[in-house]
Amino acid sequence: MTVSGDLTVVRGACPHDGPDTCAFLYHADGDRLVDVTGDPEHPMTRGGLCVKLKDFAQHHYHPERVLYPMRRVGPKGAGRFERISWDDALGEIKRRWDEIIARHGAEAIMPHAYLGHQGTLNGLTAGDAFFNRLGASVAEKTYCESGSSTAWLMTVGPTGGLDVESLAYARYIIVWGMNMISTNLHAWPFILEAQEKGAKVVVIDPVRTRTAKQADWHIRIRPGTDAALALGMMHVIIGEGLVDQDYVDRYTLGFDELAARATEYPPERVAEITGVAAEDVRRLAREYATSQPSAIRQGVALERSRGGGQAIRAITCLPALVGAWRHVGGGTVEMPIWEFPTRFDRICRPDWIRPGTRVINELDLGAALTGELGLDPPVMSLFVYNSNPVSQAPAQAKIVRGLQREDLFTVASELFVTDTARYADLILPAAMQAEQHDLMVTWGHLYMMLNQPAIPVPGECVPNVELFRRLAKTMGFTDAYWDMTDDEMLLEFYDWSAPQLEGITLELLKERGWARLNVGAPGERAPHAQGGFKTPSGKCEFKASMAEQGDFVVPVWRSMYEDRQPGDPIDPLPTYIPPYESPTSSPETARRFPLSIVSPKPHAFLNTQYGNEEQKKQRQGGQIVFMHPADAAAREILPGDVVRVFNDRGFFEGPAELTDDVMPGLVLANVGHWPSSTRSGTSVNAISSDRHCAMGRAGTYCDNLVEVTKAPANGEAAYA
Ligand SMILES: Nc1nc2c(c(=O)[nH]1)N[C@H]1C(S)=C(S)[C@@H](COP(=O)(O)OP(=O)(O)OC[C@H]3O[C@@H](n4cnc5c(=O)[nH]c(N)nc54)[C@H](O)[C@@H]3O)O[C@H]1N2
Ligand SMILES: Nc1nc2c(c(=O)[nH]1)N[C@H]1C(S)=C(S)[C@@H](COP(=O)(O)OP(=O)(O)OC[C@H]3O[C@@H](n4cnc5c(=O)[nH]c(N)nc54)[C@H](O)[C@@H]3O)O[C@H]1N2
Ligand SMILES: [Mo]
Repeated sequence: MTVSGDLTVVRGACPHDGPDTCAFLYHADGDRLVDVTGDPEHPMTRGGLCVKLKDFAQHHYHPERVLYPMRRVGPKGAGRFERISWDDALGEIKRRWDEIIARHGAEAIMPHAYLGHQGTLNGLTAGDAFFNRLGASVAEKTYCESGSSTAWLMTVGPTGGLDVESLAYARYIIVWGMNMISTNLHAWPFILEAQEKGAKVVVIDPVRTRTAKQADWHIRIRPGTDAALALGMMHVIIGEGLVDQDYVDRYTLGFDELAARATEYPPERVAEITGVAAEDVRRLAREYATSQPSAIRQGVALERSRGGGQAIRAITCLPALVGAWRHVGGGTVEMPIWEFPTRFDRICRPDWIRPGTRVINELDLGAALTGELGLDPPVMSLFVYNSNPVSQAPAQAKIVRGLQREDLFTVASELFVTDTARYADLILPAAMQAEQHDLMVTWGHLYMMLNQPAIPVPGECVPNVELFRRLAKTMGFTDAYWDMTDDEMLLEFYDWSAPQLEGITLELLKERGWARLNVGAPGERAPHAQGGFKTPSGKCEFKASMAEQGDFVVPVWRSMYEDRQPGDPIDPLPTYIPPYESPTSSPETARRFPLSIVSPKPHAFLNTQYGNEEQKKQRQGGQIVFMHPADAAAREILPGDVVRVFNDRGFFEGPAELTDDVMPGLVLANVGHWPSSTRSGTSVNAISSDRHCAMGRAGTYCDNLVEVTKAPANGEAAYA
């Protein structure tokens, strides 16, 4: 903490689920937060914050913030609540849970959480120890990065891979399935730096995004077909002798099998599958192989269709094939969290999970609540924190139906009365970032980031970590875990003697806010120049030995719970698995619903966060339906017409915007809009299927077919 003028300056870090995890400077006037700025000294933050964080200080004072515990007074979903005390709220939770446990067993209680907050204490795993101790069902949280993490671990092991900062040293950069300027803005300057030095920047995306517009080459691809493109590149690279055979011989496993697989993907076949011209497949392969160092930044969007995991396997094999890992700036990056010595076992306490406890995947929420999964015992209580499933999970109508169940006891810990919290019986008030203490988990760079409180919490808000301490005491748990202070937890939750943390202490972080892991400087780091992959063989496994166990979810996403049924079989070699829904793979469905839809991230919201704030809504626009002029003309849709996007699962509505930024046959509608703020009372996940990807049980948000028509004149509310 320093004092500059009349203001106190406290170091913090961005709480959000995104790869940038910026270093903050909180500027406080006494107890009042007046500004939040980016730390100019942090090598990625560079003094700038993104659109979403522009008025982060005011966000803390939003008039609609939940400040006190509240009990529902109207029907479920009506959004009417009255203030109650913490004692009353905790007392009611204990009474209801005791009843449910006596009658159905503790597995009838289901936690539901994702990454509303990204801290070690308050984030993804904040409630895991509590619910494990309680004996609740284990939540499998595969909202995001699960398919890609399974694929990454099978191929190269838990390595951070290419440092995003090292992109500045690359000569050829592929941004694959990522809209970086919206979603990973602070990585973009490193690409610009490379581009200024002559690097070629390629974006592979079905949509001409903000990012694609800045690229040297935009390759349009049909959603869910990236594996075919990567295999086609291999076909050319191997066929034309562009392989780094020495690297392959020393540091990879299964080259002969991979080469045989690649023969199945000649560029002409790839063109048919992907829509990318055969000549472009060849050109991309040649340029990628011969312009070293070549780098690939993988986006999360790659995983969002049936074959997403295998696409990421294929893409992750490419750098080893051409020896890109030899160089600083070469290789590929999924996310670097694997470099951090976090002791998730100590955080989640899987040792408290009773053997045989069931696992419920969070993307099956609607199916779990409505009885479709046939669960015994049924889910009788849902505890939601750090997540907004009504908007963000697939099969929206089913979730809403489930949440309307009168016999379901729902508790939500929230900052705002979201479209999920509206259905809760109790809402508990959560703290915001300037009010709490945490060491952030980061998935886009290699810095430890500490957030320190700059102001007191308003009303009766509590950080998640304190919420679970209170719940533990309420339920009568006396373990030492619940008496640890925040600092004691942070000391326990990291291996501070790990080589990556040499010289880094909690004291140092309190003073400086952040510190780079000891993993080599961006201008020197080439983590796999000499192999050293973290797979069972120590090699880059083209043929994955871990595929023998079948599909699996990386334990971090399931409370570190390893006890599981054998997974579905997985092809040990990268392969193209067609989407569940596309004009070619499901022609029957496509007769009624001929258009593919993607639902990527909003520029001005962070998932649904800020989606209730006027300024951000204006910046983002409404639930716009972007479509190609030819598709619109065929349906007599004019620019600005309110249209309905639908399939058998549901519908949503919004104004049409006609643009050839989207390819013919494709619709784009951003995720993140609050259903309650749209004309139909629904948002894009109304049409999403709750099928899982073939790897890591990830969501298939970009693997859906729809039809679009002009909306009926009198809008009807879908879930009235
Ligand atoms: N502004 C903003 N930033 C965010 C977020 C946010 O909500 N708002 N959310 C954060 C989170 S949680 C995440 S996971 C990341 C995700 O960030 P990204 O990885 O960038 O993911 P998306 O924005 O969903 O999609 C990126 C692009 O992938 C394209 N795409 C869709 N399907 C396919 C496909 O099959 N193949 C290919 N090649 N491209 C495809 C879409 O058209 C889109 O342009 O962003 C983080 N950053
Ligand atoms: N169609 C479609 N659906 C998608 C995606 C897509 O691309 N398309 N992307 C998927 C991806 S990548 C992701 S990551 C998920 C994101 O799904 P979610 O994590 O559910 O998304 P958020 O909207 O960020 O919801 C987080 C909620 O937590 C609350 N919150 C924030 N901080 C705190 C806190 O400290 N304590 C408590 N108790 N609550 C807090 C916020 O107010 C917010 O309501 O969505 C997935 N859904
Ligand atoms: Mo995400």
